Amino acid sequence: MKKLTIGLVAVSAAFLIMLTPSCKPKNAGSAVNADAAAKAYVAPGKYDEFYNFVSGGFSGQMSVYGLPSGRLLRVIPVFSVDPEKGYGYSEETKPMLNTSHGFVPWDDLHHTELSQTNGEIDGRWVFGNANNTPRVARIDLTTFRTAEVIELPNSAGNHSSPFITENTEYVVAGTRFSVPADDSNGDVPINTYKKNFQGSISFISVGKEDGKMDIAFQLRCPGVNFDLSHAGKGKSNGWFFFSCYNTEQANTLLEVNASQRDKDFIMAVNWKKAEEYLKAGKGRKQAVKYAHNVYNEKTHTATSEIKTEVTVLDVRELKDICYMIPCPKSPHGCDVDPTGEYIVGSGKLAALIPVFSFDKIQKAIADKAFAGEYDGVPVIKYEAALHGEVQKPGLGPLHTEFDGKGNAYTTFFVSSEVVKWNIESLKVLDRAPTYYSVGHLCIPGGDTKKPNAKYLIAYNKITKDRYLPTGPELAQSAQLYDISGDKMQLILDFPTIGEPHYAQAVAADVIKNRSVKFYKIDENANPFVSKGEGNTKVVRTGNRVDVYMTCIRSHFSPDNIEGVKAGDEVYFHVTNLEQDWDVPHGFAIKGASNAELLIMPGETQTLKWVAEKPGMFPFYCTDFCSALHQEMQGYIRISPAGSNVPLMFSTGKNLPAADSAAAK
Ligand code: RUQ
Ligand code: CUA
Repeated sequence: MKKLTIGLVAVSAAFLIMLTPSCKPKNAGSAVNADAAAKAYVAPGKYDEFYNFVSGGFSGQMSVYGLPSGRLLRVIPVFSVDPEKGYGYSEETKPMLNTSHGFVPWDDLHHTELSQTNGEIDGRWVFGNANNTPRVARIDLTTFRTAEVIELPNSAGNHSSPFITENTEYVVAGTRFSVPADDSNGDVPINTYKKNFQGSISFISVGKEDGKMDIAFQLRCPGVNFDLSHAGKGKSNGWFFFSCYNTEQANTLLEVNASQRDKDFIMAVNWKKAEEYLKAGKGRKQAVKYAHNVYNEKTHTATSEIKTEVTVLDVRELKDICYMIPCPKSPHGCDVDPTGEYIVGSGKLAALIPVFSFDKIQKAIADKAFAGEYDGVPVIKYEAALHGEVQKPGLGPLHTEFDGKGNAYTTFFVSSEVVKWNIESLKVLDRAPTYYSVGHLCIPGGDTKKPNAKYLIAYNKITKDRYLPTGPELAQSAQLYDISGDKMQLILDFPTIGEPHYAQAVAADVIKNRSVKFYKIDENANPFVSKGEGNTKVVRTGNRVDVYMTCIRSHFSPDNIEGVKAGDEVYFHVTNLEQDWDVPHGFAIKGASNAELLIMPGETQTLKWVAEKPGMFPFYCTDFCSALHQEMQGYIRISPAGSNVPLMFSTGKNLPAADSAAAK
């Protein structure tokens, strides 16, 4: 016992020094000169060259920036409610956040992944992961809205996700936490981890035309922590690579207990082989529960369906699906170069970067160059898979992207820098400081076959002293580097929404001309639509009141409603009749325990409001839509529960008696 305690203390102290970013890079203040600033300058009214899709971390959202300016263009609500847009508050969008646990209003989005065709970004969709309650979302890049969310059974901490194959056949998600399978008894002692806990990797198929997601199959794997992954490409298409940590299978104080082994693993998965086994009927049907939520562009309404079955292939029985490759030490990033030949593992605690060769891995498998098995999975000998090691690259390597010219760029959290090195020669070529403690990085197309290596963006965890103080919490940040020359040059800092993890970027031309400008009112199939002011009405059914309302610059119809009683459940179904770009209207009502609606042209959205007590309740448009926006308002009168005020609604008619007489 005493020995163990000493061991723990010694190890902890060493880690603390390793993991605490201590060294502040020199010249932190003067690193950007005027010439550099000009490179990030985009004149007013001019468009940026790139879209940058940045994960929001614990904000649960994804934000879109223009590069090189760093201008924030949009925050896309994905896994968290967003009162600004009514996402998760309107009746139409609530089902998007349904799960097998019920309505979940928040999550933690770490990775963004743009869809690809032939290994190049095609600009159709961007995917994001929910880390906490495991889900994957697909965002449609014609509308910049979340189109679909699928929950993942047998998972917990969906971190190694979402990563896609080179033709977007699959979006793949590995579980961070191993847990007992969903159909087994989870009520077991935690220290039976080795016996009862399992890893799981989900292969989600993506519809070629419509992008629709479905869990094609899951792989049941050894009980470790899956951290990150990337698909093979080119010659290694058909394979997937996952970094694994906690191969010690510790269930407590992982900081120490999951850092014992000198090497953990990168797990190589032959998914084409898995498909063959699936076809041959080797999968086991497992009873599970998961939500599948789809937003329908015609009805402007999401539906949520609970699914009950998944097909599982066990890699410990089907021996030639998975292979473990030893990788020093608690690998985080797992990145594949544009040719598909090199796989880079970034051991958070390693003093070097190992680079594995796909050809050598194939040869090692053919030659059975194995060093035994790990929990039923063959372990390839380290040397047999290794292309080579980058020596003394920096401290705390995390993630790598590529420039398509034979170079790799790796982030170092502890030494706060990005390091450029040559993949073939493994020589370090350049290093640039970050401010501070960089996590992910992004080169446009930097994980595809065709990087567009003009810029590199570093996403930093700590900004201490970089911006004006804002109390105890400081913004995280991104930093933009020009990498078109031999040396990286820092040209811009900009704060980000939430905590950025992975991000991707693509040339603006790939996306910008396909943007939806408004929804066609004729095609609006929302069951509560009013396709013109003549169709508006208020309908009572018991204590439910449906208000079929329209809005157009600058009034609501109806804008006077009477005869609604305390305790009634009122549904405002607001249709925006505008047929022009960039003319949303908002809808908000006093005292609502809800958010606003923000309704796009041609769309219908519904706000539920319970009339809690008698009185006069104004509502108004929240989006400054015209010179008479401030006139865009109305009243709903609430009478006591037993009252016999008749149900009435009107626009422009309900004038005082004397005035209407005078008008005649
Ligand atoms: S992580 S900062 Cu959640 Cu992708 Cu590496
Ligand atoms: Cu509509 Cu302001």
